[in-house]
Amino acid sequence: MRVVCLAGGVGGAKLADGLAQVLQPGELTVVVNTGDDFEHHSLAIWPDHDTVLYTLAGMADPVQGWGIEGESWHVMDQLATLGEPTWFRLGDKDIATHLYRNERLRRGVRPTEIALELAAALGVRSIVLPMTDQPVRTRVRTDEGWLDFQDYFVRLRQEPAVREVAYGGAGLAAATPEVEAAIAAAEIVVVAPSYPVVSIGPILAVPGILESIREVRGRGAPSVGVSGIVGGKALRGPADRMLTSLGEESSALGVARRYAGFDLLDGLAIDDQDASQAGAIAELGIQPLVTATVMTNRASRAALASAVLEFAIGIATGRTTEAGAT
Ligand code: FO1
Repeated sequence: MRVVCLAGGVGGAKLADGLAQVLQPGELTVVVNTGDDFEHHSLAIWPDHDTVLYTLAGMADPVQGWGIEGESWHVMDQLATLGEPTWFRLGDKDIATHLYRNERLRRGVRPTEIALELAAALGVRSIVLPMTDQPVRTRVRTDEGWLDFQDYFVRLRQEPAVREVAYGGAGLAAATPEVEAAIAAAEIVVVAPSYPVVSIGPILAVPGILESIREVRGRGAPSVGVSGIVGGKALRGPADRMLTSLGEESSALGVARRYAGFDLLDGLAIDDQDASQAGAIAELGIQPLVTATVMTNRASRAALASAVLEFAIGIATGRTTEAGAT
């Protein structure tokens, strides 16, 4: 079964790991947000890509979700001694990934090819693709003005209220042939429980991606999402506050409304706690699945992935029946 999963960082990586556990090697393609990428200490940093990569390689730090488990921090300590900024922390092993990537970029290799090389080197059996090979930079407008995403997210610890979000460069970017081919071949599209605005938003802003999803849905492949808002709160990070400060509702229904605006989904998995919102979600034309969505360990990632895939297959089958009846 060919599955494409749109994902941001930690939440997306967890569901991707669940999907990889229940699918055969090579069946899963994860299209990752690159709007969080930036340059720091002259290194090209790809946070969401690396979080998905390390999670699928079984080497992610289990506590913070990003970076590599059992890291040492000698380079950061030495940079601090030199008076360099260390608010964005790269572990020593993680720096090796960055040195490899920088050298390949310097040689003119496409980001997509570098991503495929890294996944192969780390023994990842799913395909992890950057959403585009062109630079896209998410920026947020706060009461103090526009900020680069990592400045807001890591340096300022997501404290300022976000009034507006921009995906710089997205209009000039294009979906890669690899992303377009993966979506065209998908039997199911899954939208991970990542930030709707700053993780999935940039992916949808890349010309070609939403169009490819619409095309494959038109051929009967369902697109199903998972709400990362449970009981009105984000499971981690500021997604709830961000939705509210942007004038949207911080709830599973708010997530459904946002995606309905893009006509992105056939179905949305919401948590048992949010069962009362299922009716309103159905009224948006999005089928709700009420299930346990909180992923606390690898087994619960696999259980959610199975539930989401079965849900999608049910939607596809229902469609076939309806089409057959008319
Ligand atoms: N997040 C932090 O909160 N603090 C960090 O110092 C930090 C370093 C870091 C290094 C490499 C990497 O791949 C990710 C890193 N992240 C860090 C996570 C990341 O910046 C955010 O979680 C995402 O951008 C949001 O999806």
